Amino acid sequence: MKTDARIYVAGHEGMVGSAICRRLLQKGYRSVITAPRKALDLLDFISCREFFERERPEYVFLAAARVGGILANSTRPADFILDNLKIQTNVIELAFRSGVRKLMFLGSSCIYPRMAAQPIRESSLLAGPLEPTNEPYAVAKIAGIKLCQALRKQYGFNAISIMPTNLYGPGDNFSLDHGHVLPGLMRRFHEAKLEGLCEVEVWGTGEPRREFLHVDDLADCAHFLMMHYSDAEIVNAGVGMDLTIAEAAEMVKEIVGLQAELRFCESKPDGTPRKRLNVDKLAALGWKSKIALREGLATTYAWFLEHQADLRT
Ligand code: GFB
Repeated sequence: MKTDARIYVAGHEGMVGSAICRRLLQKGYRSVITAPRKALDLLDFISCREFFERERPEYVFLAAARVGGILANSTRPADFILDNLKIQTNVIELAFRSGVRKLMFLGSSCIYPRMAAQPIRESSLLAGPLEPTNEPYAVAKIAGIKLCQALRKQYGFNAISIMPTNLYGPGDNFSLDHGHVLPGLMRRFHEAKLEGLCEVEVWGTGEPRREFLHVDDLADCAHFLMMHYSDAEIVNAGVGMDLTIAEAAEMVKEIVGLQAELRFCESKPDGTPRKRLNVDKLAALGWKSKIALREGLATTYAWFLEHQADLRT
């Protein structure tokens, strides 16, 4: 991928897409193509076809998706499966038909079976039942992987798929209800600090374990794999360590400077008990994460403070 290559980043308004754009610009790429949601509806095949015909990208990072945390996934399952199936099918098919040289599809660690052996290897895909709280989203992402593999097998289309663990960082959704755990807690703890509350809610038992990757690390990894990997098999992207939600909550509490007690609210779902990725394959290819969780959370909190006036709710 030369620095004058025409590179389309689908989903550049989201946390992942914006991080990939930042990384590409830092690396000196001069022809990064983006289209705001208002100008291009990725759910609509005809608009997408016009866009690909007009822009003729050579490389595509497919980071556009309907995403959300455990509650959004479990309360809006139809939106999650429908929107993701449509977006990814439109973009992947049109990238193939318009002669894109290489496409990267971004999946998620929730594609793996709920009780997959830990840390989870790429070979665990489709080896058992999925976690019910995000099954529709996971099924859509698995369909995306299989579409990439099928196009490669039948037509030689160079599509690769990367499975990131739980992501966080600047540009995240800090909604109290719809987003993921770290931005949700960061905002709830921040507001509790301002209100001087002595007790704050954390969903679930606090016992599930999660692995967190900073989105700037993911963007660096995505660029690395676009440069150095061209195979059908999926590749995990993670940090190789996890912690309990209770431990993560304590870390966020410390960074925010909240004094209150944490109360675990067991009426909210825990989700999958554990999903740490095995990152041996990525390490063998020559990439490893650089941003430690505490450091990443501190810079994310600084970003939140700076941008809180115009955040999604
Ligand atoms: O981040 P999260 O929503 O996603 O939740 P998943 C992780 C864990 O944090 C769960 C707990 O055990 C939650 O119960 N938790 C505690 C909270 N407090 C909060 C809070 O204030 N907000 C949130 N959101 N959680 C998602 C999938 O699963 O993982 C998606 O639903 C996606 O499909 C993503 O794959 C990576 O890790 O459980």
